[in-house]
Amino acid sequence: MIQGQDLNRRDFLRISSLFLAGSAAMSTPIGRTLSGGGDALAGNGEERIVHSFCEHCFWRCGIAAHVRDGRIYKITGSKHHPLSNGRLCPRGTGGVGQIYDPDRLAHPLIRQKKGGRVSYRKATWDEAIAYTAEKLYGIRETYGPEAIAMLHHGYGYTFFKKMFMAFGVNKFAKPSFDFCCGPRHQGYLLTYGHGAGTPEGVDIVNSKYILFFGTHYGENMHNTAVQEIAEGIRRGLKIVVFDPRFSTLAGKAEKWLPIKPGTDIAMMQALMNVLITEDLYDREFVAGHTVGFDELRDEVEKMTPERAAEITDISADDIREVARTYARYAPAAAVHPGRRTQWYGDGTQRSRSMAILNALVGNYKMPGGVVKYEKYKLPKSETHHYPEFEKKVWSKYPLFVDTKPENSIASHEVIEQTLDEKIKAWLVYGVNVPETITLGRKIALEAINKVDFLVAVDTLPMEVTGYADVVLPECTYLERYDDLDGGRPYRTPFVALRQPAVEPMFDSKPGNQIAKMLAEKLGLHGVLEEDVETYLDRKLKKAGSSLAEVKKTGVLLGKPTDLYRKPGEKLTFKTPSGKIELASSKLREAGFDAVPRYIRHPEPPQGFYRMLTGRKPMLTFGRTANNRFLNELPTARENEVWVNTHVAEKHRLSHGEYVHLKNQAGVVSEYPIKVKVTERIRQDAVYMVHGYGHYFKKLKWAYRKGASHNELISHTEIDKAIGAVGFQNNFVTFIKEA
Ligand SMILES: Nc1nc2c(c(=O)[nH]1)N[C@H]1C(S)=C(S)[C@@H](COP(=O)(O)OP(=O)(O)OC[C@H]3O[C@@H](n4cnc5c(=O)[nH]c(N)nc54)[C@H](O)[C@@H]3O)O[C@H]1N2
Ligand SMILES: Nc1nc2c(c(=O)[nH]1)N[C@H]1C(S)=C(S)[C@@H](COP(=O)(O)OP(=O)(O)OC[C@H]3O[C@@H](n4cnc5c(=O)[nH]c(N)nc54)[C@H](O)[C@@H]3O)O[C@H]1N2
Ligand code: SF4
Ligand SMILES: [Mo]
Repeated sequence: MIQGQDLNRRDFLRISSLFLAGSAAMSTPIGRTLSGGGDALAGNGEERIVHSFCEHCFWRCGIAAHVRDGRIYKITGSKHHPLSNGRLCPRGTGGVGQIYDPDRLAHPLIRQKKGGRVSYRKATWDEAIAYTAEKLYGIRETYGPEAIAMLHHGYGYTFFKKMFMAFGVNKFAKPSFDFCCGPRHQGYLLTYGHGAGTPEGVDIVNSKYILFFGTHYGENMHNTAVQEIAEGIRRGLKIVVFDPRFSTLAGKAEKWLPIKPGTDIAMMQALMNVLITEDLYDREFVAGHTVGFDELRDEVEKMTPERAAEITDISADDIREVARTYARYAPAAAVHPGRRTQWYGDGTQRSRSMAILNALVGNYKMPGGVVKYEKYKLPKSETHHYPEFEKKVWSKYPLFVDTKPENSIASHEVIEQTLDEKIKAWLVYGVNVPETITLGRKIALEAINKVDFLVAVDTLPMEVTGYADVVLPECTYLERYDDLDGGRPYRTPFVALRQPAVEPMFDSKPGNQIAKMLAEKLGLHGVLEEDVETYLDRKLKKAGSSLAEVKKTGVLLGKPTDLYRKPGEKLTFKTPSGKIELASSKLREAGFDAVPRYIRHPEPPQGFYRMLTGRKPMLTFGRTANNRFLNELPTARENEVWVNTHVAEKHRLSHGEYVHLKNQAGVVSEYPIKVKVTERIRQDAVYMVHGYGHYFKKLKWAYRKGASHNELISHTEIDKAIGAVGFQNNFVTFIKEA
């Protein structure tokens, strides 16, 4: 049981160690070499390299897995993959710690009640699949397909999506939308008619001046972007970082501006104000390619640098200087869209402000400005038409506007609909619900307690698995095929292959097989019938290659994107007006401000500090928290709370001591956190990295290391346009250890 939680119905169960890898390893050969094929080697000392892609975050860089004697001993960056260029971020090299994690889930598990005692029992795959299918079928028959939802994150989900589409289920949600990059995606769509991109469409290497609002590369380790920034700086790129905290990136910047948290829109309005009043914007571009300029001008007219200085704590001189320098370097200057953009519930408007600052200086498709990458054009090869599937957006938010079936509702709405008893079953693929559905742990657990049936597909005994009715152990990304990574635009368009370097260990299975077994049991015909190799080969043959060919390098490369605008080129945008919308017609129609407006956010109560969060180079929350290979360094083992020197004095805190944090609603962190006393953060905020403070003992490495950020969220602000959830209006104070 979790302290302080009354979970009568769905008690948090301790999975017996007998069902985890540590003991299974005794009886199961570790990392058997793949059988078949000319390169299968078993125990004869020969080596091979398998090219695939990483799953330690969502950038999906190309990897080279080095295998010797049937074991992966090293992972390096693929030379062939355009997102790696032969290099990886520290997390990418750490896959060895994931596949050989002794705490891995080794067998399917079913929750059972015997003589009043609830526990997990080891099940065969047949039993676990039959039970899951029976439950899902029953729930669909009784309540309809809308009573089933899939929460997903990570690249193996696509097969489960197909399985559900054939089953008529169309409620799919990913926390990486409403708790992460939804606002910038929709903000860019509303402004430019296309998203901001992953990798983001900024020509970093050729840029002379880039503004970053919070985006903290160097801690956020997106491999290619970090490489591009380093290369850009080598070529003379200057950067400005607006961040309440002196981030790693601030250390590389020409200017660090410790902005008051929550005031970015005011800052960006002031920058626009200077560009417009001093006539520094690109008049010709704005006249030819944008709509809504007058409305924008009227809105930002009031935000003089002097007024913004009062709001943001950045001097009017600095604001003017940044705006002028930005205009001077334009069009080889840009504002980076960042990634996690749901901060205060006004993320769509904040992201739109960034998009507008780019548009004003006419940097679209210009060297060093905003660029639009192209996708590899993979011919369609789908044979199945999903007769049961009705494409539908379930979200109640008017501008949720995602047309992709895999994102039809915000993940927090799945929680709400579960609490309202509209949703009765969840399939959770790679989402650690108690720690990532950021409505606070309490609400996530209430929903977990309410849902009738929960099946978790995971690799590790993460918190979410302790509440599941069925746990299906997926093998790691190093032991399986997934669908092709072919949908993403980049400088060099590519299709990448995920392929197994070794066979699945223990009794774990790839997602593609699990979904196939479920589809069979559910009697779904014509979907997931071929084996995965046939499926991939068929897709790749359509593209003029083959699985055998692509297995060699792990990628198919397309013709480099023609990045830059030709003189006189006609630009078209998929917005209602066909132009860049400085004033958004869709926002106006839906009853929102057409141009971004600054809204004041609440101030910390006396003695409390705004709780900010971010990333660490060696950790991607649940994906790597238990990874011994990555977290060996003492600095990576736990998170710290950054406290300004003056604040530390006021609360008599010393560097290195452990405290508990208490938020404005009285929630106290279950575990203590180490204090980092530093000048590198403003006095009104503290900072802690998300992804620590795991409470499941079976995560032997991660258990009790640092404090959970999620646990301290008691207040959220919904972005009413798109349903993203801001959680930076939470404030904490310190409780010293007795
Ligand atoms: N190593 C590593 N890399 C990762 C991840 C990881 O876990 N580990 N996770 C990946 C994921 S999922 C994401 S979404 C991205 C997130 O990475 P980013 O999008 O770069 O960062 P955020 O988490 O949004 O922002 C954190 C920074 O914003 C600053 N900040 C906080 N409030 C404000 C404010 O009001 N104004 C301004 N200007 N700055 C503010 C914080 O001090 C901090 O430096 O990172 C990705 N990359
Ligand atoms: N409090 C708080 N909440 C946040 C954030 C925050 O900063 N603070 N950040 C938000 C952001 S930006 C994001 S993107 C989301 C991320 O949210 P999640 O994606 O839920 O994050 P993780 O904790 O990485 O959970 C990943 C889960 O996937 C499992 N997993 C890893 N590899 C595999 C695999 O190969 N197969 C399967 N089936 N499972 C696998 C892990 O064991 C873990 O249970 O969280 C959001 N929530
Ligand atoms: S940025 Fe790092 S963790 Fe993310 S995919 Fe690339 S190598 Fe893996
Ligand atoms: Mo994210």
